[in-house]
Amino acid sequence: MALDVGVIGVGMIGQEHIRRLDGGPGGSRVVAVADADAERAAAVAGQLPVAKALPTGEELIASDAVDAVVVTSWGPTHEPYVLAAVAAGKPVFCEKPLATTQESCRRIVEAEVAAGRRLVQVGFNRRYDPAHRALKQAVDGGAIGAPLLVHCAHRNASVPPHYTREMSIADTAIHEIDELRWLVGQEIVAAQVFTARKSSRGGQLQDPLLVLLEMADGVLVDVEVSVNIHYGYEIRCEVSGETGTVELAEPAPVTIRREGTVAGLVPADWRERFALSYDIELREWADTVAAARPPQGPSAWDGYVAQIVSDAALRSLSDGARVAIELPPRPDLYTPTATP
Ligand code: ISE
Repeated sequence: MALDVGVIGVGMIGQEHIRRLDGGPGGSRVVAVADADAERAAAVAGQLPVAKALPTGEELIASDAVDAVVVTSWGPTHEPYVLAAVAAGKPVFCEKPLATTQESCRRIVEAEVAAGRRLVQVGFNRRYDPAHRALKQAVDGGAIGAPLLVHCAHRNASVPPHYTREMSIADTAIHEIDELRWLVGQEIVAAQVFTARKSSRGGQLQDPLLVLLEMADGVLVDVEVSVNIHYGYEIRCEVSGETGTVELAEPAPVTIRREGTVAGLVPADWRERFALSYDIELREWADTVAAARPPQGPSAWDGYVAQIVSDAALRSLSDGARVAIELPPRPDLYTPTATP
């Protein structure tokens, strides 16, 4: 069945998602775009077969031509767009973070609960990465016995000039926050952030960081966050269990042995490393909402919980203390079903 999508925010990630959704395998096409930069919106629409540039995100959401909405605008604008889509009864895929404060996320959860059905999906793409899915399958299938410890590393070669100290947690480590809840199937009950000797390449940033997360069943997680690692983009995760360990394999398709060295290519950035996960994520979302089924991926509740944990870690980043986390009761709308 065809799905006519409107995209709000046509910067880098917006354009990547448009490429995936326009003429996609599920019969989706992009029929409208909007952006704070009207010229950019017009330029993007001009390259698409049927898309119109609309003056505002609100008009795009209200348009009869639009069946479903993708929000890839700047984080602080997510809340009003997602709330408007929920009010219009339209499915909405919102890039992470769902919103930039806990209160905004809570308002989105409340609006969706009041609407009585799931409309929102959050772009935590790790859950769609084949390697991460294989990792979860091994853990869930008992390949290593009960998980006890998890070691993660989230490394960016560099970050753009607008990247702030807080973004190491709220924009970068937030991926691990969601991934670990999904991977271990437990909530995070405490967070503590340790600051290492500062990289000379990081300017004013506190880089790197070590984030310790405690899961409800006692599993302990350490996450290295390095955002100026220079050599490339790398995501590591190793789970240590009672009878073995399982870890993400190297993403390089080949290993080259020459002149006394063994080498494999490291992806340059997240677009390259996670291209396939974005393909799968958008395809599954479009197929599901085109079939008039509720989205099955990360929910508004997942976006809200990730924000609560991120805020706790940010508090620890400022004073170094361990911050205990208590979640509000989960509304019935978000009781887990058989999700990917
Ligand atoms: C970016 O927004 C992402 O989502 C990437 O996956 C992450 O590695 C990067 O640090 C973020 O800025």
